[in-house]
Amino acid sequence: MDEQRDDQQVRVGIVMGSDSDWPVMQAAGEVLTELGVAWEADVVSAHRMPTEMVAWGQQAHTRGLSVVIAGAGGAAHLPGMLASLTPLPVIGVPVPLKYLDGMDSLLSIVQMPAGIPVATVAIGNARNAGILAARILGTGDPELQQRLVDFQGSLAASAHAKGEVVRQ
Ligand code: RP5
Repeated sequence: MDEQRDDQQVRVGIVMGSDSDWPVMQAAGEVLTELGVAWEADVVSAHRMPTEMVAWGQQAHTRGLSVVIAGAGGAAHLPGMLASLTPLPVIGVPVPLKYLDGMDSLLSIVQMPAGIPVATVAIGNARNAGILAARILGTGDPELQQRLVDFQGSLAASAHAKGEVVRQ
């Protein structure tokens, strides 16, 4: 599993239920790197290592993390359990598995009881989770926020370029 741990304070913790989630979850790390945000990634299974999950969730904010991105598939309890353990914002990524097209993952993550929010992105869309984490951090970091403005500008330019192709 790729990780970025450099001189910068790691602000985003990416966690997932299994190594098998990494092909989906790595997109979160990639976009955070594009945006200049330091991150770490770990496997913390809610079902196979519950004690470690509790420790990870309780310590995340004391270790200096500011945002958690949690991905899991199937009976995807990791994002919600971490949200119950940490005061940090938790972004949930429903990982699609072989059966049910990720609907099981989505519903497991999104249907949280009142008081314990998980900001859930679309099935398999870890890139959006990374961008949302950067936006949260950007509210207190003007330089990062400017990079996000530039990033959004590049999206518009790319959409216009596609429009030109369609009009030809
Ligand atoms: C979930 O079970 C994990 O998040 C993963 O999406 C799924 C399957 O895990 P493996 O059997 O591939 O380890 O807890």
